[in-house]
Amino acid sequence: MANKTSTNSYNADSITILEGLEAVRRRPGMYIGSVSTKGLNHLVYEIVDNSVDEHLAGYCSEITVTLNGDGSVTVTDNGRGIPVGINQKTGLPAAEVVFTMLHAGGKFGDGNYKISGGLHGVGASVVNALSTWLEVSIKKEGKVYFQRFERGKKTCELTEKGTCRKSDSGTTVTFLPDPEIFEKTYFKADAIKSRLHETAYLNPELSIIFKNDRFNEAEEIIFSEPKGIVAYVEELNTGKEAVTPVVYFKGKEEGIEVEAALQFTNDFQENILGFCNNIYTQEGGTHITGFKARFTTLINNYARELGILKEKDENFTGADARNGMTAIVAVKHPDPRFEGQTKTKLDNPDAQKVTSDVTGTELERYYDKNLENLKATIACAEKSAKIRKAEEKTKTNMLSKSKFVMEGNGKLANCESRNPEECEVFIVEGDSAGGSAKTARNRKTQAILPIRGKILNVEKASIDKVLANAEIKTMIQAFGCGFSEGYGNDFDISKLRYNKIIIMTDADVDGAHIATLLLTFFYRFMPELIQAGHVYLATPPLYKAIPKRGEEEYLYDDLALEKYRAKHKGDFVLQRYKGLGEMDADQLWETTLDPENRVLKKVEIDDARLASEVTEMLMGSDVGPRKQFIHDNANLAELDV
Ligand code: TSJ
Repeated sequence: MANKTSTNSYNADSITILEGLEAVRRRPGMYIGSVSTKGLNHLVYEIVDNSVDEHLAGYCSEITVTLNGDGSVTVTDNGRGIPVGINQKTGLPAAEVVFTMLHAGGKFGDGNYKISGGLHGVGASVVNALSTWLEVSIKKEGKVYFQRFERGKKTCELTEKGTCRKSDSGTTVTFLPDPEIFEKTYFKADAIKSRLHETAYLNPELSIIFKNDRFNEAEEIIFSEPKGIVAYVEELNTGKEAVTPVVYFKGKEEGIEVEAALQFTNDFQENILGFCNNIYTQEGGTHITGFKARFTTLINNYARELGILKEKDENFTGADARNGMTAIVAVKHPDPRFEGQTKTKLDNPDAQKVTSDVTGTELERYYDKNLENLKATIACAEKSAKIRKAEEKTKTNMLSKSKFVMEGNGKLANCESRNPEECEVFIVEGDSAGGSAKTARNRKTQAILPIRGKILNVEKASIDKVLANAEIKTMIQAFGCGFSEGYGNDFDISKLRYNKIIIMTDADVDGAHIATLLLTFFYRFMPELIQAGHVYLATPPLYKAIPKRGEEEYLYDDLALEKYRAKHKGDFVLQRYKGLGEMDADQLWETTLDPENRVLKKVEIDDARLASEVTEMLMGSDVGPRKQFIHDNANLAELDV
């Protein structure tokens, strides 16, 4: 009788399980954000996070991530091994439940801070559902257990496969992402390495080994950062001139742990990265607010105490106090809530209070003893306040002037429609290409904005220079939503006049450079445009192949050419396009403008920190690596970092 009941509930449960995983396969974007490379890499993090949780619980010191030659990836840890005992509710081994039930993560909650229950926190079952196959192997109490799944369905029961040393334990998962689901199934090694390195910085007692066993990419790196977030700040500040040493502090209140590291450089920018339970909070949140506000108060109080600010003087603004600061603020919260456009904004009010308290107490303790650092820090604020006051004047002048000048300037060939949903603007390099594009376009919905030469390098320029640049003024004006920068946020995305902003440059090194400059501009002054997915790269063809018989064909990269060659055995004429300007209006429409035929690449900030590094490398004065990068990525494929 007991047996029968359990069989029934098994069947009932296994049906809901399969329905759950079917839902994941039907709408993968709902669970992992996208089915692009970004979503693909997300699968790896989803699995790794489980091992990091095991580390946070105090049982795992080493994780290995291997990109295998067959396109699969293996994650191994030396933790306790996923529990294999029968789960009461389902009658199935706990390990099987982890891979087959949605949101089974956190089921065995033990009061630790969990990543895998956090941000996307969709867990191993989603990875399983989106994999052609997945295999798990668990070493526990002297035994090795094994189970395999295909597209989420088990192909065997969890079985004992052998024995191991009693002292040996851990979990190994290998999976192959399903090409039926993902646009591309080739993992992006650089993004994965960067993310693993970051995890190592945030967990100083954890070693993460990255192995690449793919053809021609052999590599093995150990990420181990015993100095933790102090080393992370140092890395972020590589190549910059430090004005203070790195200050580190941590504290714990109300079950919330706060840890921070900060350093000032002579950079004209603030760069504060927030994390909650190891999750990067791209949109900030309460921990960041608590830290920033408390820091500003503290600096103002000290400045008055030391007589640097006189009675009649205004306080430093927050931006003054933090200009030049690079900081990591990492909190651990037992029950984090995330909100915002990309669910990366920490929302717990208690995180603000505790971060503020810990920051106040610990920084006071530090600065009381380190007057020199304090004075250097206040000097940064003074300098920033001075520049701000000068810029406020310039900015008012510039904006009132620019309105005036722009009306008559009119390089923008606008579209007829005023419905932003259907409108697109092409930013086109060069006047001649701009001319063809104006002829070729669909006037109703497609606007053309030609830009000349190289737009200003905004990574290096100060705001008055940026606003004085004609190209940039025209863009701000055309988009209609203002811009945001350190001082005051005038950006309003609801006013955006075009649903798609399409960068159209030549497929050569200069074109790549201009595209990067434009992306840098958006990234710094209108990051919401990128976050909300409005920015695209057009991909004009590199070649036209004209065969003796049959239809002409446009080829968009060298791989396509190679394939074409293999198919047509040299029996064709090849036309090479050197630039957009070489195409006539019809060709431009057919290949690059026509929504039916064109290829657009959406620009995604997979990893804001990586993007920032890339732009800094590209824009910085160090010309060597820049040339190399542009050369390697002349087809722009890597710009969707
Ligand atoms: F995501 C996953 F399930 F696929 C996965 C989990 C993948 C990998 C590579 C590792 C893991 C994982 C899970 N490593 N370590 C654990 N630990 C547990 O699941 C565990 C072990 C013991 C106990 C206990 O209370 O005894 C509790 C838990 C949650």
